[in-house]
Amino acid sequence: DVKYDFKTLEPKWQDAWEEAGIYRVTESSDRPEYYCLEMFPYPSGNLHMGHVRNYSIGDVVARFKTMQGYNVLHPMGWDSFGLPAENAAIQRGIHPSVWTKDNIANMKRQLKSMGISYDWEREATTCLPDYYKWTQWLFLQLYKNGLAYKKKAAVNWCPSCATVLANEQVVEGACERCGTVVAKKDLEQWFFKITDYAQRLLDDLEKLPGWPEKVKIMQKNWIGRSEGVEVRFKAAATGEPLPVFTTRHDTIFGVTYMVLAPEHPMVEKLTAGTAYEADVKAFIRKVQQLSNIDRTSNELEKEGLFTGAYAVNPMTGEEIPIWITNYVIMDYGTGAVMGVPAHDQRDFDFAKKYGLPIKVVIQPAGEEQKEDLTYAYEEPGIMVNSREFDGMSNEAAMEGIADFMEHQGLGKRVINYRLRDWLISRQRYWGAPIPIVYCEKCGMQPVADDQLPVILPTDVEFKPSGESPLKTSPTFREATCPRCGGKATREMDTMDTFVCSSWYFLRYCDPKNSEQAFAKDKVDYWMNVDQYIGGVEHAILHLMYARFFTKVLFDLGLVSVEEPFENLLTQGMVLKDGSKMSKSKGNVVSPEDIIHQYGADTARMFILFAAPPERDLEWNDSAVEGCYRFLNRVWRAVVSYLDVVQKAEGPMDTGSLSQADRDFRRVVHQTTKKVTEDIAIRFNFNTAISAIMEMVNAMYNYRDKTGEQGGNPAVIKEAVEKLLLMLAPLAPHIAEELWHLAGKTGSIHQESWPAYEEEALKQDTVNIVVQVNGKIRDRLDVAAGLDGESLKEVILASEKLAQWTTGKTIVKVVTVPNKLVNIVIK
Ligand code: ANZ
Ligand code: ZN
Repeated sequence: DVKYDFKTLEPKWQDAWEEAGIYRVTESSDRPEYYCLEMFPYPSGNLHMGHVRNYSIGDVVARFKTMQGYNVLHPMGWDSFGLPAENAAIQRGIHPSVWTKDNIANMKRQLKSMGISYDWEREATTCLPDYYKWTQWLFLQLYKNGLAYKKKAAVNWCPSCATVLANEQVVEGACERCGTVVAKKDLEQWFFKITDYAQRLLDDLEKLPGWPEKVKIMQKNWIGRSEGVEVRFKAAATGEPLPVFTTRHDTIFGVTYMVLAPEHPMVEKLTAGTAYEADVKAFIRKVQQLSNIDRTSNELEKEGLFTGAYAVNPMTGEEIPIWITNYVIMDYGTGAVMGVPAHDQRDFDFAKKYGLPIKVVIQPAGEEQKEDLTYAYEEPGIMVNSREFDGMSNEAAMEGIADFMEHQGLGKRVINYRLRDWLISRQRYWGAPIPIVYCEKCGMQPVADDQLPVILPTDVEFKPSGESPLKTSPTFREATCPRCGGKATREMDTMDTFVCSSWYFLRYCDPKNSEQAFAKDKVDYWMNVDQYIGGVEHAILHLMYARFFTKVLFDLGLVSVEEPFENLLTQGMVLKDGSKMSKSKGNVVSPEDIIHQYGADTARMFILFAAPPERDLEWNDSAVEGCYRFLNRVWRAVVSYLDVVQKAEGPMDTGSLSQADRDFRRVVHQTTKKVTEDIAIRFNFNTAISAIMEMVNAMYNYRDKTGEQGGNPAVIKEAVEKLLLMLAPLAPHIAEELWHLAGKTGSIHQESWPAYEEEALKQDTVNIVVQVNGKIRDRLDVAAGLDGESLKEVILASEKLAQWTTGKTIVKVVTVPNKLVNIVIK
């Protein structure tokens, strides 16, 4: 008897597939193309269950699409620049490139042991010069088109990691990685002008029906488009402009004070030489300890300080006091806000705290005007205390007031975005060097294309300090000016790793190109990505940056699509004991252990079976066992039929099938239909797998009914083939092994996806004679093969029967399956 020996057969097939190159694809194919992409991993050293889930899902999609007749691009690579490699270097004295290379080798081995269908010929590794050369080249394209610029910026600085952090890497005022309180520091930094693309990034979300709604909402909120009016307030003393941005210009008559961000350039002018100066300076220092995220949080305790100065409301000529506060940030709108305590809760709290007046200008329709508000009235209503606008709805007044302001030159309609330019400078070593030099004569100069890549030097020292290790390289600093040939120094910053991952999907289309980042015709052939699969933690940044890059490249004529990812699947987390698997919680299940114990096919089946892809998945040891037992059951069933399958000859004679044949065959075709739809339409691998499990049960039932050698060979052959073909994308090794044991040549992974026949799906019916007290009263068509109980149920539910039985008691029901029912009544 042949045993299910996954330990031998899995590596055997992995090697065979690799040898035969069955996952290699090119652009010359008469099949339609399909690009299946999973987010590439950071090579931290070992695959975790999140990876296993991500890559198992992707592998089913890729294999399924291949079987459906597509030319499928399914690549893999490494997001391999970044901080952990550098920290490992500092802590353990291993060079980041060595650490990274070892980790890649290990994780690649692990991926191979999962049997994922990658075309490894297309591997892209962002930390290798043949890749980052093009990251640098792309930087220069942005630079030359005015989309990369340098400016001094107050940045989030983690004193412990000694690096700049993006806003999103600051969590509740602390470094996302090490938890140290983040400080502010003014540095010359490189930015990408993603804000130029804010509107397009927003509008084009409409073109992505294949994205989860929640991801689109997150992107939308991140872009944060807001329509309002910039109102031209002025300083009372000097007449200098102090514009404010408001979305509620309908409340302009209710303004009772102004608040400025402490960093606002007017603050110094307004307070210089006054009695307020010293206190204001102290207040500013205090506020600057807070991050923008804290300052915009609802929980923030609002604090403020009067500056001693006044502003003029251009609509009313009224003078109002100017305050500074911790809740107004400089880099949104104009950094100045008109305070309307009656209609904004934040302003209300502030006014109550500091005894500022509250003036109602909108009230609920049909209600008496309130004297003392206990909270701000933020709902729509009727305008009061607002001159000629009184009595209007506030919505109508919005338009009226904006028109009035524009006519009188008191303000203008503006659109603001919350999206900020993308800070890409990192004062770190393990990243792509920014290809810029500074010449003593010519100033800042881009490195010439033929001088790329700017290679990361290896003669650097790693120690925890505020400086980039690049600065310790004796060779890196000196450069020649590409313009005058004179002495120049290199830019020492490296790029944010999100830059590397913003275009890797394009490199996969043409990974070995040494002349270009990618050839346009190849990218045109494959792009866009038909299915992108990854964690929801990338819903904002990575996806936004990749969309931005794609749009820039589209504008430069380098790609023909404006959106990179047509369909997006965000998979849920893998939990154990109710929480995310993590080292700190000590609840990690190692993929390698599971593969060792049960095999890759069981690991994949469990991951796919335990939950629909978008939901969180709870690890369950006994369910893993269950999947293993199921594969053994498949194994035994198919092995018992190997002879029958091999000997079955000729086409099936559907006319001569027995009832048992027809019933079993119906299950086979119904399962094929369900599995096809579950995978193709909904990615419901879990329900697809349970349908396959039921089909295997039906196979055992059929065998019980017909005996080991007794079934119809053609029916059995069809069932075994369909079963293996459907298992192929899910459990690729066992499917391949059984396929070959059944006498097939060629890989099952190059076969077509099984079809189902409408005819075979149909239920057989039989005509049943219905008797009441022995007299024939009716004839009914019902499903064939019903047992006595089911038959009784169906017949008793029939309407026609009621005329004979109402008012009577049914004493007994006699059933003869497939033939007759006799109802005895009294
Ligand atoms: C007066 C007002 C009255 C406001 C009212 C709201 C309600 P969104 O929708 O997010 O764009 N604001 C403007 N610039 C700000 C800054 N730099 N820091 C903090 N707050 C700022 O929000 C626009 C509103 O946020 C603006 O409208 C302004 O307050 C405030 F009953 O102006 B409003
Ligand atoms: Zn020069």
